Amino acid sequence: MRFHVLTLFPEMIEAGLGSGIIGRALEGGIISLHTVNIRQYTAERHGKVDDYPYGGGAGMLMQAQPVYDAHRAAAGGRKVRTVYVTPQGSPFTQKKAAEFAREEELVILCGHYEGIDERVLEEIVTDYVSIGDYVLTGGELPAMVMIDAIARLVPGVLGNGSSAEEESFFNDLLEYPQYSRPEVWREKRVPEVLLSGNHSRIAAWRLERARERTALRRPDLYARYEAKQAVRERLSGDKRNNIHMMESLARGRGEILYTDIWAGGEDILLYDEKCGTAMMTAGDGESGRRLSGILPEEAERVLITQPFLEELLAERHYRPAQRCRQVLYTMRNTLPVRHKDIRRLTADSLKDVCCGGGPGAEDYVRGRIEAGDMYGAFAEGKLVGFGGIHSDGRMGMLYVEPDYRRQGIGSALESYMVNRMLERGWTPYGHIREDNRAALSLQEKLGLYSAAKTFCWMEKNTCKQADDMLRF
Ligand code: 9D3
Repeated sequence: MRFHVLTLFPEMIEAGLGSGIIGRALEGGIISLHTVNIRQYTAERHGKVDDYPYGGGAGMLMQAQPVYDAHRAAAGGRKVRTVYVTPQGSPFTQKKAAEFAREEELVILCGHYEGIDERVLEEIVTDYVSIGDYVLTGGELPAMVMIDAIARLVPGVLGNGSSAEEESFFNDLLEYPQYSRPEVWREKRVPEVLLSGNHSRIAAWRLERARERTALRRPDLYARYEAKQAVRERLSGDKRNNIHMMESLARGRGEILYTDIWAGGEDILLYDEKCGTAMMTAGDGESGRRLSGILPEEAERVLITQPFLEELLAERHYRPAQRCRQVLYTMRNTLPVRHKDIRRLTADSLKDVCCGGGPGAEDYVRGRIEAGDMYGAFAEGKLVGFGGIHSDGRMGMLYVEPDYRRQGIGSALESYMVNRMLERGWTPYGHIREDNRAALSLQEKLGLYSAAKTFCWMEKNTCKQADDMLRF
């Protein structure tokens, strides 16, 4: 990844990022840093880059022309994402860091004086970002803070496999306290439990300490954690009907946008922004309406099990697209795979999987193949069946060529997927269309349990779900 920084103090940026982990990544060429001194692009004499604001007021403004020319020098003619670091920006978060880390190139513009002429900002800036509610003297430290947070997410920067963020139970909490040698320091002992070698007691102690300090230092985070716990507990009382929400939470994907479970209610609105899927349960029509009202604009589909929610969602332009049975595999042991040649699909198979599907289906399947989540069964040197794990974590897309049916290939493919999910520590589950009798009886044969409720996928009128266009 390449960072460009437009600033009046390039030496500050270079000094700040030159050592430590980021410095090493720069030396190793895993990331690169290009600073542009805005002052070098002034058209006026004496390096002047500022002037008085029209309409009066305190201080000086950076003029448009030098900023524009400095940006041209960094971005050339390319359309590069350009962040202006400013107290008037939206908060920089880990989520934003991860989003920026996916860019190949990023320009960061540091302001000085009282600000920058609005006209050049309109021309070049794509994102306005602040690092918090306090007043600094310039944008250089915020730029360095951002680069540090973004760069450590770039593969290879942290080195030897210490991949940046693994999901865990502790995700919504602050970290627990840690201790190293000596066992006694200034008469303070390391907590006894940590010397016990009892791993489950240690884990329980750490969780308790993490909760304690989160409640004390970050009541905002703690409230979210408690809501999630209450929802988890409620859902686990009926796994067959709720595994979709449980797995979404367990995999750290779904966020709870609203719940009143902690107060004895029934409302849950869960949203997985990575795949634009919401999941909704409402106590009654009135809360259903409230939940529909806070559904994010970007939610492409909503998964429901309560028929009365269909009408409410129709008012928000969602229509029923598929009615399914939810099936789940509750055992821990892997299933026998009775077909010799099942393997992960590569891009070569894209056309074979997608023929008949629309362009949306092709993009979706390409993404699943790239994620390593599509599997194919081969016979006589060709692809005769496939299945995959959806972006939301369900198994599905199961298909066997007509000439190869009734030979156990579908069964082998699904067993194979169940095993892959178990390896990841996931509970295998999937959705089978209610009218697909063959697939439903296969589930029973493999030992998957079916939920009693009908699962209805509601889709925004404007988009077509890839699933729908696939030969299922
Ligand atoms: C009189 C209005 N001031 C805004 C509160 C002007 C002003 C103050 C400080 C303009 C720029 C700055 C310098 N700060 C940044 O450029 C900056 C910043 C910050 O001060 N706090 C948090 N995040 C950021 S990102 C850029």
